[in-house]
Amino acid sequence: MAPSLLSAAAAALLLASQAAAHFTVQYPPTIQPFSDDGEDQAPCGGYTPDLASASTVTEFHVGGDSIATKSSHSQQNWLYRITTDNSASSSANWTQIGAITTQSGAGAYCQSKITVPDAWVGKTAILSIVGSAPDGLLYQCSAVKFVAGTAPSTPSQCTTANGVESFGASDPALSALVSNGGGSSSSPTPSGTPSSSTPASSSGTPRPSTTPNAAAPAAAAAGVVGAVVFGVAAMLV
Ligand SMILES: [Cu+2]
Repeated sequence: MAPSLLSAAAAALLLASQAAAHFTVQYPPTIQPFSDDGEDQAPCGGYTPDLASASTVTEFHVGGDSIATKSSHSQQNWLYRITTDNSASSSANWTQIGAITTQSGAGAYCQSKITVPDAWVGKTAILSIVGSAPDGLLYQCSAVKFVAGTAPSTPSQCTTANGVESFGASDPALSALVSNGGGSSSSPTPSGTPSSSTPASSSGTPRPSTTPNAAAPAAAAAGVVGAVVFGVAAMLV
């Protein structure tokens, strides 16, 4: 009896520890300490940010830099967005950076080649990292200053756990949080597995008669034969 009670208690503890910390940000450091209870509150997970008083402002290279997270969910989607709005107010104009991606597998995940338009160089901004998880949208914020060039090295916090994979995703709940969302073609491909965004990008352009349909060439050939037969018959008349 005692052992089963013990294991039940252990299981409950395990569940509790898994429920805690939907996701945390490993890099760049967040503006305020992590609050599990507040993480579902936009825009930063339970607080109003203030760039002016942020104690840590991390340089972020527009030519490619890292965003590292650690998730307890077995699957979720990621959106990274930036604004110069000092308090990330509800009217803030958010710009998406990188592509919306699915992380499959729990644990550490890092994209090391996130790029930002050159026009942002010199600006201090809020980087908001939004996770679309089975338990809803979750938010964290970091303060960054955009600098030119590519990050000279990858921060030690930028790791991806064994078994974690990523691929391009479409997530309307996340796209609705940015003004330039919805499959911008300038988004870089995530550094993980080749993404499924290739078919999506080709869907915009209507493909004329070159559809890879096995029946089409045969039908065309039959048409040519028919026309030739008809032509010969016409000449004979
Ligand atoms: Cu969660």
